[in-house]
Amino acid sequence: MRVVALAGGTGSAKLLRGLASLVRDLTVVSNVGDNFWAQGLYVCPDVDIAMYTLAGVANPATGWGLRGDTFRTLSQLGALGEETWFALGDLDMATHLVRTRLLKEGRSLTQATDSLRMAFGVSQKILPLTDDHVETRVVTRAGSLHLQEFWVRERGRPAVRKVEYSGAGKASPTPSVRKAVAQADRIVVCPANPVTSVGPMLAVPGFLEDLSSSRGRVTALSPMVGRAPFSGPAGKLMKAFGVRPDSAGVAKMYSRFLDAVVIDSRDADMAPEIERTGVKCATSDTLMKTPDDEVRLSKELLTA
Ligand code: FO1
Repeated sequence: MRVVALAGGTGSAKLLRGLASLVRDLTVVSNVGDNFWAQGLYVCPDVDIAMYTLAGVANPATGWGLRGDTFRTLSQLGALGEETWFALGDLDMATHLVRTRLLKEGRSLTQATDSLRMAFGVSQKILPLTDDHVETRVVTRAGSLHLQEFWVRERGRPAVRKVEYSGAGKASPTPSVRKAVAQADRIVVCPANPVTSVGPMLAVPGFLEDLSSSRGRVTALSPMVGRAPFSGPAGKLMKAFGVRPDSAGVAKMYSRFLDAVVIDSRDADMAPEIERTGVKCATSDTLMKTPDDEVRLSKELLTA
C-alpha cells in the first residue's frame, strides 16, 4: 500500500512513527509555513521533526530538536549579544548548516531535504509541500508576526486578529508531491494544527484540488479533544481563522477532500454533525501516550 502522510509538528511525528511501523511505502508531505531564518540558517521545523522522529533521534521531552542536544553555541551567541529566544541546539545546528549550504549552492528544498533524510538513515521520503517560500504570519494588534515569533518569542500571548500565508498564492506544490498524492492508495492527514500546519498547504494553489481528485482514500486524525488541541496554539488560531475549535470544525475545514475522520471518544456527540458533511466519522482514544497508541491509531486511519 502506498501511503502519503500530510504532516506538521510534534503531534504528527508520533503518528508518522506508527505509520512507518506498518507501511513500507510511506511518503511524508511536510508543511513549510513555519520555516524560519535563525542565526543566518534556514530552519524547517516540520521537516526536521519528521526526519528526527523517523530516524529515532528526536527529543521526546520538547517535541522538537535532537535527543541529548546541548546549547553551548546558543549561550555563546547570547554572550555576543545575539537574540537567543529561538533555541538552536549544537547538534540541530549541523542540520541547518548543511541545509543552508545546499540551498546556497542552488539545490531546491526538496533536494536538500532528501540529502539530509538519507544522511540520517531515514528510508521514507520526506517532501516539503513546495520549494517556494511560504510563511505563516499571525496578525496581532502589535503587528504581523512570523509564527515562530508569535509562538516561541511571544509565547502565543498576543490577541490574534487573523492568520495569513504569505507567499502561498504564488507557490505551487512540487512535482514530487503531486505525483505522490496522485499515486497514493491512502492519504493520512496527521493530527496537525489545522491553521498553522495544514492551512498553509491548502493555501498553495492546486493542492486542495490534488487532494480532492486523488484516487486514494483520505483520512484524518483530529488533533482536538473537546475544545483543546493535543498541543500548541491551535484553539486560539482556529478561532481567529474562523474555524470552530473542535473536531467538527476540523472535519468541516477538510470536508472538500476528506473521506473519513477519527475523533476522540469523548467527542462522540459530534459524530452525527460530522457525518452530515459527508465525512465518515469513527471514534477512538486519540491521545498517543505510548508507541502502542501510535500503531493502534495508524491502523484505524488506514482502515477508516
Ligand atoms: N519551540 C519552542 O517552543 N522554543 C524553541 O526555542 C524552539 C526552537 C526550535 C528550533 C528548531 C526547530 O526545528 C524547532 C524549534 N521549536 C521551538 C519548535 C517550533 O517552534 C514549533 O513547535 C514548530 O514550528 C511547530 O511545528
